[in-house]
Amino acid sequence: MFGKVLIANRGEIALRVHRACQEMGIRTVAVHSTADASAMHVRLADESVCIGPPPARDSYLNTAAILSAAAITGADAIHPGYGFLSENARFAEMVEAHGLAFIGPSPEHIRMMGDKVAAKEAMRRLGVPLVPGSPGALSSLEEARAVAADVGYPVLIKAAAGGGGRGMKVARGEAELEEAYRVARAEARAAFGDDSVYLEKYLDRPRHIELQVLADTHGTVVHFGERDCSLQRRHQKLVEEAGSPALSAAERDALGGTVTRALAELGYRNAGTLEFLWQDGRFAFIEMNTRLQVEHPVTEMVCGIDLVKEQIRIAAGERLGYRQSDIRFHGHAIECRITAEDPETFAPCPGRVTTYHAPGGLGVRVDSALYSGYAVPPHYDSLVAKLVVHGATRAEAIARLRRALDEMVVDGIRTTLPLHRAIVDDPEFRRGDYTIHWLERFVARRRAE
Ligand code: MV4
Repeated sequence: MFGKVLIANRGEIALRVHRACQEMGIRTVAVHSTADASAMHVRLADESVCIGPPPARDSYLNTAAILSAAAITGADAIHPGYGFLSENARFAEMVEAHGLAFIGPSPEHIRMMGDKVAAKEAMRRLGVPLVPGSPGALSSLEEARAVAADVGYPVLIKAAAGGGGRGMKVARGEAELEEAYRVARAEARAAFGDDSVYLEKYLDRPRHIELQVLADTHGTVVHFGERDCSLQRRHQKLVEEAGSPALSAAERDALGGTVTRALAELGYRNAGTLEFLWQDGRFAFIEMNTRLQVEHPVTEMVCGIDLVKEQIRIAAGERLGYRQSDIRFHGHAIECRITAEDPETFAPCPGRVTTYHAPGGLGVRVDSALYSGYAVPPHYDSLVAKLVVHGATRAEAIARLRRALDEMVVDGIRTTLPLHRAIVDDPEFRRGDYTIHWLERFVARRRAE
């Protein structure tokens, strides 16, 4: 097992990885920008190294500075967290070229899944259901017309190098196709330096359901069930649940079986998440994320497994000590992402937190790097706390969430806490009756009142 792990991240996720390391007897190295010198992840780590000025490209994305920090501190491995360098295949290669372990998938698999066309082709070959669409990247407008006529309108043009909602254009009929094709290509070229695009039938009211998997380097692949991440606004998730209020255990088992067989065939390793759209009782794969995700705690709460410890054990070459049949799902978990943003306009609200009080009690978990007196810097993501609750049933989890949201205090800055309280009180949310479009409309309705 590793003696020392460098955590190439900040905020609550750096803390999350630190906690797993501590419990495993592994020392930790924090890296930080000058803006984060007094951040909680720096305070808790065994050692810390300043890697540059506030802008992320000069610090948390500065691969040379991070690799130097690993060398001078004698770290054995690097955990990238999520965001920043977590899905950068070249960084994973550099880490391995320096004789360190990258706590994540192989560079080849990171690269494959970063190319959304290659990811879909791999999943199709392995028998995972897809959204109907072009067999690969589109080679011409004529091909786009032919595929669209075949699958039927409306259709979506997506960037091969995109993902997470960037570079998508809808065409509701043939008259809109040429414009969508041209704009999508131009935007993809500007954003990613790659104008490859592909086409899919547009699903108009899906849920966003993702499946958590782990694979060791000895051929065992297991899944930890699904998360329902439909409650998002502009591709930023606000609330996530495990399991999905819409799925049966039989649907989860069937999907899990298909996916674990596919990833075993692919030789995938470490943690991964497969994203699906679910509509009319059918799953369609859209993308795979080759990292730990922000919302992983809801899965941990229902499975009773520490996913970060498992990632570290896998990277050290250990075997998963269990099979799929050993993984059981207990109760229901919900996460609220609390951000330093105006709860109506979503404008970022960095600044000093005068009072921070975290809720507690049975079934309540708070992953946060906040403390009273902490100044939320303006340079990074606005996530300040993840409030995660677990209950024996979804109803109990909701009651517990309402109570915990009432206890929680973040004073001095505006946060999305009031919005989370309103969501939890909404009858449709309580019934689990929502799609990916629900939150956008909910926010608009609240602002109109
Ligand atoms: C789609 C779709 C409808 N039909 N693909 C957006 C993010 C990216 N991961 C894929 N996305 C979508 N792909 C087809 N064929 C609708 C979305 C989408 C979405 C997906 C998941 C969660 C929130 C979303 C919000 C808007 C659009």
